[in-house]
Amino acid sequence: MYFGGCKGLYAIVKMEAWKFLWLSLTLYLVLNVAIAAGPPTCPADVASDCAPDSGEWKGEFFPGIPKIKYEGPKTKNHLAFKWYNADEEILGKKMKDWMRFSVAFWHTFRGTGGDPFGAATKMWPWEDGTNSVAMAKRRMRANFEFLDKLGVEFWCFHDRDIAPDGKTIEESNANLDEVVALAKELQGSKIHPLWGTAQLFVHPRYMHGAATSPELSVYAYAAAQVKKAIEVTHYLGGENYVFWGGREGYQSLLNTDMERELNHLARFMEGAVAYKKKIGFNGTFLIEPKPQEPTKHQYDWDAATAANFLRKYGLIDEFKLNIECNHATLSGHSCHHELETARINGLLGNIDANTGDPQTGWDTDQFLMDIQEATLVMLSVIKNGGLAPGGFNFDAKLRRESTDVEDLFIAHIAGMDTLARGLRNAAKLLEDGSLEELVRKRYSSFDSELGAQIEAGKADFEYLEKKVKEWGEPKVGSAKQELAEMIFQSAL
Ligand code: XUL
Ligand code: CO
Repeated sequence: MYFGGCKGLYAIVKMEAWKFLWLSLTLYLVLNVAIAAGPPTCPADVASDCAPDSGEWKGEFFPGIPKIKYEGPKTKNHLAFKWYNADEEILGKKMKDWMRFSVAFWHTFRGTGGDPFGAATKMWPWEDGTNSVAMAKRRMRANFEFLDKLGVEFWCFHDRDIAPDGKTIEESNANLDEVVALAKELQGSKIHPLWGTAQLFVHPRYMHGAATSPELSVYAYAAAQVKKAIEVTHYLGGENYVFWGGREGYQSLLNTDMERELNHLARFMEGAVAYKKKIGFNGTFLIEPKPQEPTKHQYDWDAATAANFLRKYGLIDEFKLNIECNHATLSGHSCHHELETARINGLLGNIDANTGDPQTGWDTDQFLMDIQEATLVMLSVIKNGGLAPGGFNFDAKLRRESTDVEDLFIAHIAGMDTLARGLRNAAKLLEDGSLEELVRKRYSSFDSELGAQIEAGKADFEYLEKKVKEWGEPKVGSAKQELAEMIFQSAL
């Protein structure tokens, strides 16, 4: 609660005695009522004199926004789902179990709209402009009201987006513990993290890398931070834990011992695996590939590079991949390519659902709204048998110019609807079977006795040469690409 400060005190001193007594009595009564009513709460309007150190919030964070419901494709209500119908079954599984949507705390609750050229544009009513623990707790309350209204049961976080950095690691850990305790209480039994992670890229100590820093003390600091982040993810019931190596890479090979850095990265991952087992955390470890930004070259360039790293260091059974669509396109691949590369290597664990801008060459983290792209994504997901214990994390942010609170809902609803529509289309394609048949036919020459021998590694080159002499010049058929595209388009 906030009282007038110096001016108020001066007025009291100037008062006559009886007035002072009367005022004291009134104040005493008011204070008693306030204390009996519980901790001070912060009224839901920016102009109020709300004490900045209060983590509380009176009333709703999102007044006027109802619980978002499915109303079907014909609805004109932009605060309703048109395609995502959580309990509807598609190919024998509820939509919500195919999708396992998650809200990314860092974009939705820490995104300010600031960019390298301009200031923050988003002034959410509950923000008081500080990075205090109290503010972190108020934000956490906003997060859970958002999840509840959106009907999403998962959330993702970095340690430092949910609680402020302290002056020492002990202070940082204490801040985190305080906010995590509240998150645990607010989660209830239905909601929990899809994944947690450690932010090893903002603080200047990580400027040369974290696990790949040439400074031993930074490697150790990163280990301590990841240890704590795994612990809190475990405590909150997180189903996965992500490693995105934003600074694990180089700006110049001239001053970099790449082999040594990669060896260190592998040791770091081994250490994380050992600790996970020690504390009984059964969540999946996920590596999230990205080719560059902020480094010029990031070691986990793409799915194939990450798979090679895991195989080389004997870590392939301990990790899966978190494929982010915008990272895929930055590495020169389609999202579909990255998903398929992960899938056929048994590594598809989670998707950071977003998209880039076709005319922009960096990580714009936009909500995926392209139905064609969503259908390709869902084809991979269905072929993978789903993503559980992974899911779809909306690693996506509002455009800088989208500044209404309701835009947070609209963006997530549209993102969820787009992927739900992709799921419906992909199911239609697979049920129809023509595309699969086209692909099967294309390889049908291998469905022969000799084909089986080749595929089993039992046909040597001398035998194949004998066959070539017997058959003469091969007859090569059409790839039928346009037909494949026609079939695909007809399902959209
Ligand atoms: C950055 C990015 C991260 C990871 C988690 O491009 O995608 O937010 O998803 O650290
Ligand atoms: Co991501």
